Parts: sequence; structure tokens; C-alpha cells
Amino acid sequence: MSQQNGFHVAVVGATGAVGQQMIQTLMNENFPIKKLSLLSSARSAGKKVDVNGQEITIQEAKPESFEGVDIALFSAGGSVSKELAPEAVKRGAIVVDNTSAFRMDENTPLVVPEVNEADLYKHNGIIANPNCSTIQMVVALEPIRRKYGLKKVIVSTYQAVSGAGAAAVEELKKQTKSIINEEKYEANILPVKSDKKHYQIAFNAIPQIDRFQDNGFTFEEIKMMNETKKIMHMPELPVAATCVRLPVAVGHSESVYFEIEAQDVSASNIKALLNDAPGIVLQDDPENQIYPMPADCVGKKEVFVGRIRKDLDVTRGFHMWVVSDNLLKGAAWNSVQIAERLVELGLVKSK
Ligand code: L14
Repeated sequence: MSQQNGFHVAVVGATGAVGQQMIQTLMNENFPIKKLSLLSSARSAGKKVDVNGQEITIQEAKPESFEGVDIALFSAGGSVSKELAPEAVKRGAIVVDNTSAFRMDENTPLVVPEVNEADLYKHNGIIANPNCSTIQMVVALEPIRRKYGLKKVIVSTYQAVSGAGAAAVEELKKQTKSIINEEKYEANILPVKSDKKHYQIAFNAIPQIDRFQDNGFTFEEIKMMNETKKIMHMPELPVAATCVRLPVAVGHSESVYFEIEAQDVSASNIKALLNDAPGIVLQDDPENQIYPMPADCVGKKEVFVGRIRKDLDVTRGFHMWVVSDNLLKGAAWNSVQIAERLVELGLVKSK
């Protein structure tokens, strides 16, 4: 840390599951930092965090906290972003926001560098980081869209509990232990902390992530549908999602069905394409039982793709299985990657 010609970076939501990964990722990437401000709600302010052997005290995030900040990474919930991201921008910072607050805002680019890096040029101070499930899916779909055209996408997700925060991971562990010991257990957090009912996640699968809309889809599903269209610049693309929570701590999995425009494309063509695509690791060898699994992707930055096969009835239909660390490419790494790209493209100046 403390590089003289680096940037003053702020992490907002520094104590959260994603905030912690943001700090770790900034360090792992050797991001050019001259000063690091760790900000949070009043509740966590005063806590001390060890960053590469240096103790940093967490400060309460206020408008004045952004004085002198060059780059601010937000992951403290939508209401914090709505209130404080504009304050950071007012003070000359560039904001990478990992909440849904600005994702669908027309004046805010929604960016996955492997897919739509050029949208960074259109920023007005805030760049939105997409939803975790969306990010890993579009990384896998974009090379296919570019080469063969995309006509339709249907996805089912198998999402890890860490997406709902560190407390949800604790709940999964406690429930699992209690159930194994034949003790009583509680469910207080999943599927949605603020919703009416809570269900066990241990030894279960819950087909609800976020609240329901009147159309029968959940907000998580709607986010995936809307964000995919925006990132890929395909407002007309039919996309349908079903999002399910599994008793997995880290790593989202997705079964993705897609139809392409081009004719006479084989599964091997798609495999070869994805094998050379940025940010993707192809793990596809059914004969040797090679396919991606969340347990193998924890702590890794890439999106893992396997089980690529042609549909047996629809000639232009294909299936694939897409897995990634939801806290890294799904959140912290994509945000830091955006910050890196902003620096490399000369879109952020050190004050
Ligand atoms: O939109 O609960 O960034 O797994 C990502 C995590 C929504 C909820 C987002 C979860 C959140 C999701």
C-alpha cells in the first residue's frame, strides 16, 4: 500500500462480506493506493481492520468522508449508495457501486469489463456493478453473442448463501450443526430477512431470492433479466430467470439454456470459442467427469463453464453450466476490475 503516485481509495461497507473481499482484492491486485479509507455505518465505526499488517480504523461514512477521495467502492446497501454516492461524486470521486441503486439508471453505465468496457466512457461519476448472478452469465454469453448472435436465454440459478451476507452463512452453519445433532434450530434470515416468513436453508432449496413482484418473478430474477439486456445492449432479447438458494456457502451455479442466430454450430464450436474467451475457464470433459463446481471456484476470479451441449430438439438451442465465486467476479473482483480499467483508460485522475 501507500504508493506515492497512487489513488486515494475508499471502501464503503468495509465490514460486510463483499467489503472484506474488496479490500483483499485491492491488496492482491496491488492496486495503486496512496491512501485507503474504510467506511461503514455508525454501528461498525471504530472497529480496527488489519490490512497487509497495517491497522486501519473504520470511520462512519458521511458526505465529508469523500473529501479528497479519487475512487470509492460502495457495497453497503442500496439506501447508503443512494444517499452517499452523489456526495462522493460532488467531491470529485469516481464511484463503483455494487448495489442495485443505479444499475438501471439511464445515465449510469452497468459494466462487466469482458462484455461492455466501452460503456465506461459514458460515465457521469457513477459506474454500477451488476448483480452477481448476471455477471457470471453475461461473461459466458457475450463471446457467443458476438460470434453467433443470441435469440433467447433461459436460466435457473443455484445460489450460495453468502450473497445474502455473512449472517446468512452463519445461519446455514448453525442450522446444519443443529439438524445433525437432532437439536432445535431457528430460521431468521433466509430467504429474505425483512419478508414475512423464514425457512431453513440447511438440507433445503428455496426458490425465492429477494421479494416477489406482482408478476410472479422475484426481484433477483427481474434484475438478471433487465441487467442482461442492458449490459449486452439487447433490449429486445428474451431472458427468463428462476433463482434458487442452495445450502452452499460461496459460489453461484447456473444452468443456462440459449438459442443462437447462426445455423450449423456444434457444441465443439462453442467450447472452442469459450476456451479462448477472456475471464473464462473451460472445464468440460464429461468422459473424465470434469465440470465446474462451486467448491472448486472459491477464491478464484474467473467464470467456469462446462456441460456445454446441443439441445436434442431445438437445432439452435444449447445448454451450459456456469459457476463463479459470487463474492469475487460476482462482486468485489468485478468492482476492482472496473477501477483498474478506469485507471488504465485514463478515466480517473489522482487529486
Ligand atoms: O443485487 O441474496 O447485488 O444472493 C446480490 C446478492 C441481490 C441479492 C445484488 C443474494 C444482490 C443477492
